[in-house]
Amino acid sequence: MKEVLPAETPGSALDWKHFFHLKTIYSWLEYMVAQYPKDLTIIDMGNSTEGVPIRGLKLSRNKSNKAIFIESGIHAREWIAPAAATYLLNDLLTTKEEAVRKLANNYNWIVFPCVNPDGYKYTFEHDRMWRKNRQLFDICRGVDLNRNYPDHWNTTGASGDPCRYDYSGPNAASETETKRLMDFLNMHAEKEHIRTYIALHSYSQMIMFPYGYTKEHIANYDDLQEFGRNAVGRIRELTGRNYTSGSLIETIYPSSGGSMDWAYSKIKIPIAYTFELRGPPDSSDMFILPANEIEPTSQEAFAAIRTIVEGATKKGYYK
Ligand code: 0X9
Ligand code: ZN
Repeated sequence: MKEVLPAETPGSALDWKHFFHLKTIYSWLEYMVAQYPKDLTIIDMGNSTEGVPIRGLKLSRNKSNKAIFIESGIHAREWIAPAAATYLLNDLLTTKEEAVRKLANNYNWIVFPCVNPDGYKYTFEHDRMWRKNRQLFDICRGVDLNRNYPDHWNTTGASGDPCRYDYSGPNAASETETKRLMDFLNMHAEKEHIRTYIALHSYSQMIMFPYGYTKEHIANYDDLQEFGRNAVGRIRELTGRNYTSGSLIETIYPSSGGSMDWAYSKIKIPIAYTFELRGPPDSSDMFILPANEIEPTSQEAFAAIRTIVEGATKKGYYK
């Protein structure tokens, strides 16, 4: 079976059985708005470094609902992330399951499937393993956008060398893509009642909350720990996959300048997670997940998000 369908594939053909070019994903956003004009609007953060729009969808059936923000594809080669983000939107809109229908009715969902469009395009056209954006620095290219946010920027687990995969950039928030996302949240987080921030990555099967740069516990550590553990339990029940959870620094490795840390500490979004979704069962390139794993991986990601949102609801986070 084919893993990737051609760039000309229309959005109406998006099927979660293949990986898709950015063009198809963006065409799917428009296709969905045409199907559900009352529920959906396209939102544009503005353009990337290379002038490509950073585009997403808002699902809103009630203006006063609290909102969940999904950031996907900040790392170009982690193709499962944009795929899972579109899966989740599709499920929210087309489900027959009562509990999912409630999630779509009672919360607003702001989903950006690809916040690093230049990098994503580059992984289809030139180098499958590209991670960063495409900004040029002398002889090397790219800032790791998940090291570029202005919260304890470049203090740990980040590099000052533009030739490295985890280059934090010449300064905090130096990158266009970083500024676009920051501007969006600075302008809309309050107005849109954004109370949850989920960043999707691959490949370590983890559900992590702040911080990445320090072992110091956040104020609601115990709550986020509990929701994370419940999400892990839910995934184990659903697909048998083993995920781990905990604060980011305790679970994966120290890293600073990540978007989740910034969204939590500066925008004060109280429920903030970074998910590491599946990698392949056995491969040397752990970012290359077979396309037939898109569906189960997306299902477990969505189940984890549901578990977190339901837990946070019970604890009064969306009041
Ligand atoms: O290194 C990363 O950015 C993430 N792992 S990945 O393999 N997907 O690249 C870990 C998340 C780091 N996040 C924060 N510091 N918030
Ligand atoms: Zn990543």
